[in-house]
Amino acid sequence: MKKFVLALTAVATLGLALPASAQFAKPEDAIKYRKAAFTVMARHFGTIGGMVNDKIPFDAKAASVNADLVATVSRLPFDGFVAGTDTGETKAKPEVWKDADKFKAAATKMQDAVAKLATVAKGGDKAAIKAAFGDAGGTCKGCHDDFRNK
Ligand code: ASC
Repeated sequence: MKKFVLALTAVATLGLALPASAQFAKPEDAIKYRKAAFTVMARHFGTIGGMVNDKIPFDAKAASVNADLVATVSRLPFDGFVAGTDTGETKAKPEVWKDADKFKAAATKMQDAVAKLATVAKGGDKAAIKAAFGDAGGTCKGCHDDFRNK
């Protein structure tokens, strides 16, 4: 039993230390994963956009909840851009892998911007949220322009 627990611990530790590629059984699983994360982000980011652009009623608490969700989920999709996932059901450009440092920088910029949006949203000031939303949206667009096919 003790040996079994030790073995299990070793496997669990190894699992955490494995590269992201080992976290997906198949390349298409990684593609599905990152797209799912972006879909969730877009849904919650879009709700904030609806509020600050007067498409739906502004609700400070809801804006904050949605911004927190965006910030949390923003940490997920980039693990899905593993080697060998440049083909298949993806709009990712080859530059994601060719200009990996630039892609990483663009990802970090977005993550920082949505983290700031989440902080600003806690304050409940609609104009400030609108400004932070615009800044964050700009980082989404910048990355799409450089790294995503239309
Ligand atoms: C969104 C969304 C994006 C960004 C981007 C901003 O609401 O889903 O990908 O904003 O369109 O330009």
